Amino acid sequence: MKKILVIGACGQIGSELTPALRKVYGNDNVIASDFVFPFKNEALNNSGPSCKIDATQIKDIADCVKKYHIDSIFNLAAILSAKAEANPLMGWDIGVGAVLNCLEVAKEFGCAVFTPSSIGAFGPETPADGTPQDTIQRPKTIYGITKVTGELLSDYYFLRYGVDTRSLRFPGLISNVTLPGGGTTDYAVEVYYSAVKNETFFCPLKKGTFLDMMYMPDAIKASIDLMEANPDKLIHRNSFNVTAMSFEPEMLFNEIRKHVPDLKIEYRYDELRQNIADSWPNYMDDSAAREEWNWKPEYDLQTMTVDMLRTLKMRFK
Ligand code: AKB
Repeated sequence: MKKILVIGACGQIGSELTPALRKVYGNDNVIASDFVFPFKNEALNNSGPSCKIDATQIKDIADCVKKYHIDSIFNLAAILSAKAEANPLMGWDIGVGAVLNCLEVAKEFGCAVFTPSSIGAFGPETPADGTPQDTIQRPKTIYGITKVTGELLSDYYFLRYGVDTRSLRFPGLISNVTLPGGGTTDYAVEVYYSAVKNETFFCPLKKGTFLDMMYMPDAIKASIDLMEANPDKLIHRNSFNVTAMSFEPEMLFNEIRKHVPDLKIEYRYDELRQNIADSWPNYMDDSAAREEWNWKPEYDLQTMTVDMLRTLKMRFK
């Protein structure tokens, strides 16, 4: 049985990945940690062991790994793209500091490490349509720079020290549980909340801005499946392109209008987010993930929209 440590358990991915891991591996085998402790999320506090970890402090990670005999670390600590631009040093300290600390601890204690990368690891020189698995990566955001650095460090620790590192280049993640906060793709989550609350949504991106996206249940499944994948089949490790759909704002709004016909949208474009989005792929080629560990998303724009609206309507009724 695995003994797993989740760092950043209360964040957008962690608040759904942690319960999913507890369901698969047992509550007592998944230790939830975050910077703020005890967590505001009562369910996470109460459903299994939990502790405070500041991912920039290697001792916090090492102490927990020793105490619970951890063999796998899910390192989810990060500051998203737009927020990191407001404080690049903090973006670097958390984005790279956490990866390096996890890798060092993993080397010493023999752990596997999962760290999400992102479409943000690409830049304007990258082919935007059908972005290949292996291609030019010259991101222009601090977030992207931390993601490329994390990918390279993770490969380095695998090649040099045999640490079992694995990673996914996530697209924009859409969840009905926890709001992202500070990302470029956040609009695709926030519009669903505006739709069910009957509020006007101010769209920060221009019509025609295509980006890869994924519904959170697929992201959770991808993370667990990759960590369970047979290592002999993995040609790549850090990091796999994965996507479930690609759309631009009008496609998303029209899909929501099938269920909420009076959805009100105003375009109020945000220069920072638009520039970042313009530098990211329109859609990635994720055939390496499909071939090497059978990646296959379950949700598309239609099925995700039905599920998002159904869940949020129940919560806000
Ligand atoms: C962001 O927009 O910063 C993130 C991402 C795509 O990595 N959602």
